[in-house]
Amino acid sequence: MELLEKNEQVQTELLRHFENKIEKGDSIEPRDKMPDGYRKHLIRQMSQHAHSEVIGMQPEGNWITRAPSLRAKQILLAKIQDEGGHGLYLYSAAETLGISRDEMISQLHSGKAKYSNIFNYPALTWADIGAIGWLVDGAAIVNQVSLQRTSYGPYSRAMVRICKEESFHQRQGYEIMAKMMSGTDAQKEMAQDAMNRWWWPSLMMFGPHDSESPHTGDAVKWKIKRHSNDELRAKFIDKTVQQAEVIGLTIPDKDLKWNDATGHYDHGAIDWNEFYKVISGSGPCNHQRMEHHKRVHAEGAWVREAAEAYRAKQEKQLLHS
Ligand code: BYC
Repeated sequence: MELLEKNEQVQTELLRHFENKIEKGDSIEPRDKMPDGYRKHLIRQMSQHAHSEVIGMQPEGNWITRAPSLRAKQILLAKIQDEGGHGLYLYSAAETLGISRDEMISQLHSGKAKYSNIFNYPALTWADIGAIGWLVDGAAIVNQVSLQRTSYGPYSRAMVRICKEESFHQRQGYEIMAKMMSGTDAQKEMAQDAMNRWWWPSLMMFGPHDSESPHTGDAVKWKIKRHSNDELRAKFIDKTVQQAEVIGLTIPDKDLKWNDATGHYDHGAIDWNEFYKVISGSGPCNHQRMEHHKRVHAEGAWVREAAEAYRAKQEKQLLHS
C-alpha cells in the first residue's frame, strides 16, 4: 500500500514537472514524463506531417522527366530529395515518442493516419510545379515557422532545419510563376489556371476554422500549436496576395478585400465539403497516391531487410570483439 502511494506521489510530481516546463516555455524531451494524451497527440500530428512530406514527393516527381530545362530539372530534383529528407527527420522525431516506423507506415496504408489534403490533387502542367512551390511550400512555411516553437524538442528542432530548406522551395516556385507571367499569353494563362486550381486547397492546408478544430484546445494548452489554424491562414493570405500582385496573377476570390479593422484580408467561404471529402479518401488522386506508396514500399522491402541484416552482423561483431 505504502509503495503504491509512493508511486502515485512520484507520478504526480513528474506530471507537475511537465506542467511547469510547459508553463515556462521549456521544451519537453523524450525522456521527460509526459501525459499519455500529449504523447498521442504528437504521434498523430508528427506522423501525419511525415507522411505529408513523403506523399508530397509524388505530384512533383511526376514532372522530373518533363522539366523544361536542365536547370529546372536539377532544382526540382534537389527539392524533391529535400522533401524525402524532411519525412525522415520527422519519422525519426516521432519514433522518440515510442512508435515504430513500421507502425506509422501501416497506419498510413490502412487509412488510420492522414496526410495533407493538398497532395490529392494532380499536377497537370509545369505551372502547377510553380504553384506547388510557391503556394503549397509557402503555406507549409507559415505553419512550420510557428512550429519551430512547438513544445516537443525533437519536433521543434526538426522544424528549424526544415524551414531553411522550405524557403528555397518557395522561392523556386515563385520564380517559375514569375517567369511564366513574363512570357507569352499562353504561358500567362497556364500560370493563372494553376493559381485558380491550387489557391483554395492551399488555404485548406491550415485545417478547419478554429471553431471546428477538435485538436486545437489541447494543442494550445500544451503549446504544441503556437498559433491557431485561422491565424496562420490569415498570415499566409496577407503575404501571398502581395506576391501575386507583383507578378500580375489574380487571386480567384471575388470576396477578397483588405479589412482595416482586423489588419488582414477578408476572404470568401472555403468549401469545407470538398476538404472533408478529400481528407477522408475521396479526392481526385487519393487512390493513386496510396497505391503508389504501397507498391514502392513493398518493392523496397529488400533494402530494409539488407539494412537489418547489416545491423545484426555489426552487433554480433561488436559482441565478439
Ligand atoms: N490535410 O483539429 P484539427 C510540405 C485533419 S508537407 C489533411 O485542426 P490539428 C510539402 C486533422 O488531422 C507539410 N487533414 O487538427 C511536401 C484532424 O484529423 P485527425 C505538411 C487535415 O492537428 C512535399 C482533423 O482534420 N504540413 O510542405 O490541430 C512537397 C481536424 O483538424 C488537414 C503539416 O503536416 C489537412 N490540411 O491541425 C511540397 C503541418 N488539416 O488527425 C510541400 C503539421 C486538418 O483527428 N500539422 N486535418 O484524423 C499541423 O500543423 C496540424 O496537424 C494542422 C491541423 C494545422 C494541419
